[in-house]
Amino acid sequence: MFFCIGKFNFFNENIYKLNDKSNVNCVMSLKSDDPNYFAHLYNDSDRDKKYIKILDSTLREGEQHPGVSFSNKQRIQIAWMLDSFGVDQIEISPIVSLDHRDATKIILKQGLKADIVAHVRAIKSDVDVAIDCNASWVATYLGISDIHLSSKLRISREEAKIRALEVADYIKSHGLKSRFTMEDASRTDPDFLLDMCKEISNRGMERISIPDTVGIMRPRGMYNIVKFVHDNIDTSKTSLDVHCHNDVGLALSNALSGCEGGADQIHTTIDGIGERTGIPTLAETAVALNLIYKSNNDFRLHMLKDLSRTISEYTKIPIHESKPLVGDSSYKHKAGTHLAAILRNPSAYEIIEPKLVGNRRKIVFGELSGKNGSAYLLSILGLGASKDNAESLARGLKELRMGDILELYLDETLERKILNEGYMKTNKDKNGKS
Ligand code: HCA
Ligand code: CU
Repeated sequence: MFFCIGKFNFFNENIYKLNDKSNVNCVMSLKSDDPNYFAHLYNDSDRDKKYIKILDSTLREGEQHPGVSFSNKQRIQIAWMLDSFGVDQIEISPIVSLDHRDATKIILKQGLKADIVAHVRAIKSDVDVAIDCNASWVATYLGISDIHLSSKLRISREEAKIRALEVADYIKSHGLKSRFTMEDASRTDPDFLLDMCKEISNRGMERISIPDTVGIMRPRGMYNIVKFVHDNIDTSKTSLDVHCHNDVGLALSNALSGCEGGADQIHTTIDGIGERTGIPTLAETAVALNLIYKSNNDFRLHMLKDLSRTISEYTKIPIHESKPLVGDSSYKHKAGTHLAAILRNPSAYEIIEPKLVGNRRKIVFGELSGKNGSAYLLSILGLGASKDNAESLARGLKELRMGDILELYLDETLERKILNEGYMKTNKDKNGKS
């Protein structure tokens, strides 16, 4: 479809007003009315679409972040919020303390939609704690790389296998649904990894987690390891989770790549908190799945900013300004050329509207504003936005040499005005002209 936007009259009475149709200037052509259309083509978004779930581990991995410890009241509230957001599973560790055990029991009684997964070591007495909590899902983990076996557990591969299988049988004899985590899988001998996965799958465990415990993988590596396991076990019986650490900043890319290799669930935490540098953030994962991978989840994305704010308040870890989607600057626009485009149509520099993730759009005025930004500033102040005024304000802002001087939310009315007037409705003209 061919799509034109009328020439804007920036320097007369109203900078948002479209000129009449006779002065139409074709500034862009789009294949559809989705500005992300070609990106989705490059991304192959419509091919191999698959439903990818989220397990959120804020209450388990998140509490392993240095300095973080929630109260039981907070744990229960977080579980409710995560459930209402729409994650598929919520993980909590009942073995950390008696408080954690109580929190697990109480959360299990809430009747949430999400599965509550009790995360414990691969030890029968730990599984007993999960059973005591009345858990229906239990996840057990065991380090199986040589370095974990020799330096942490001080057992042989054979002993590890015996321990894992005994625990698996124990869990199954209690009729629990279960996941087995092959801790440090990414540094484990592939033959041993596969042997363990096959045995665990044969024991009827519903899920196996393939973690990159130390964040050493690249996306292709994560794809390879997951595909290797996926192609060699019966995934109609046992599905795969990916749990990727962010030591080099590749956690989410690796996790998504693991899903292309056959996993169907990603582990996240709110704001990505966890051991060291943590794991993928819930916000980035949910939006990537929804917007970029076209996974058909029923997430309440508008809760994301609030979830992040709540966790930041409880952990006292400030949300970094440039944190994707939930950070304060995620929707700030500054350079004059950007402002000019944003004021016509925010999609020029935004792939998802701020309010869809509970965030807000801000514009920044200062020496980079240029004449478009200046014209806008003059117009909202009710001053004449003539070309001359705008140019002299732009010059003045530069001469001040104070960098940014003002930040402004585009409040609802202003946003609506911009969106209504700046966005041409392509469906008005089915022949493709406007
Ligand atoms: C841990 C290790 C773990 C487990 C992941 C999982 C990891 O218990 O702290 O259970 O899927 O990174 O390997 O977080
Ligand atoms: Cu971890």
